[in-house]
Amino acid sequence: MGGKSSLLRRLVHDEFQSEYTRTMGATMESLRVDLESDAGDPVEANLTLFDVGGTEDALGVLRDPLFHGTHGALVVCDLGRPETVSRSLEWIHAVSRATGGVPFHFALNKEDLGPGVRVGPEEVAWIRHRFPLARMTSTSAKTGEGVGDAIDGLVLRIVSDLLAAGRERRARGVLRQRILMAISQRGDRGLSLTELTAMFHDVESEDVSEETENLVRIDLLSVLETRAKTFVAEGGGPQSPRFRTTKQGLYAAQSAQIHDLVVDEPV
Ligand SMILES: Nc1nc2c(ncn2[C@@H]2O[C@H](COP(=O)(O)OP(=O)(O)O)[C@@H](O)[C@H]2O)c(=O)[nH]1
Ligand SMILES: [Mg+2]
Repeated sequence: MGGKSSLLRRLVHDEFQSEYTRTMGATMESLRVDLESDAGDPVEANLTLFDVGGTEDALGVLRDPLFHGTHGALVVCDLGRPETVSRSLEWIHAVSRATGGVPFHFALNKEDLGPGVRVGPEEVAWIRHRFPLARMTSTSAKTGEGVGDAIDGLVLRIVSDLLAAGRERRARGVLRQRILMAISQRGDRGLSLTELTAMFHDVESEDVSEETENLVRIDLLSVLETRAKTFVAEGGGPQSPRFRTTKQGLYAAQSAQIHDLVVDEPV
C-alpha cells in the first residue's frame, strides 16, 4: 500500500494508475539504468527488480529464496502512513539476514500528497538513528518526482560496494600468492608465522595469519610439527607455528611464478 508496485510501474513503464491492485506473491521486472559514478565513470546496470506483496504470508514463504542474491533494496514507506516506516524494519532485517547485508535506500513515497503527508521529522530521525548510512529520497509514483534519483542512488551504492568487494578479492589473491611463494622458497625448513608477518610489513599481520590459515585449510600449506617444549624459539618467546608448502602448494606457487614471469617480461 505504500506504493511499491506503483514505483516499479513508474520506473519501468513511466505510468501511474490510481486504482489499487493488490500484489499477489511477487512480480519481477527488468530495467536498464545508465548513469555516471561519483568519479565520473559511465555505469550501465541491468537490474532485475522484485516487487513483493507485503503480506505476512509473502514475508514468511517467499522471503528467503527471493532475497538470496539480492544486491540492494529500495525500502518504500508511505508518507501518509507513519506506521509503514517502523514496519519496514522487519523487511530490512529479512533482506540483511538472507544476504549478509546489502545497501538499501529509503523511498518516502506519495510526496505529492502535500498537506496529507503525516510522516515528519520524528520518523526521519527514527530512520537516521537506526540506519545512519542509509540515504532517503522523497518520491512520488504519481508525478514521477524523485523516482529516478532514488533508484540511481541505490544503484550507485550497489556498484561501489561491488567494486570494493572486487578490489578486496584481488588484494587477497595477491597476498595468497606472496605467502605461498615466500614459504615455498624455504623448502623443508618452512617459515614461522612470526617470520612471515615480519616479511610482509606492508600488510596487517592479522590478514597474513588469516590468509595463512586459509591456505592450510585448502591444503596448500601444512603445519610443521612443533619441536619439544624445552626448545626455545630464537627470539626467546613461545614458538610461533611453522608452515611449509604441500605438494599442491608448491605447484600453485611455481605456476604463479611462471605466470608472473610471462606477465612481467619486457617487450
Ligand atoms: N497520491 C499518490 N498515490 C500513490 C502513489 N504511489 C502509489 N499510490 C497509490 O497508493 C495505492 C497503493 O499503491 P501500490 O503501488 O499498489 O502499493 P503497494 O501495495 O506497496 O504495491 C494505489 O492506489 C496507488 O495508486 C504516489 O506517489 N502518490
Ligand atoms: Mg504491490
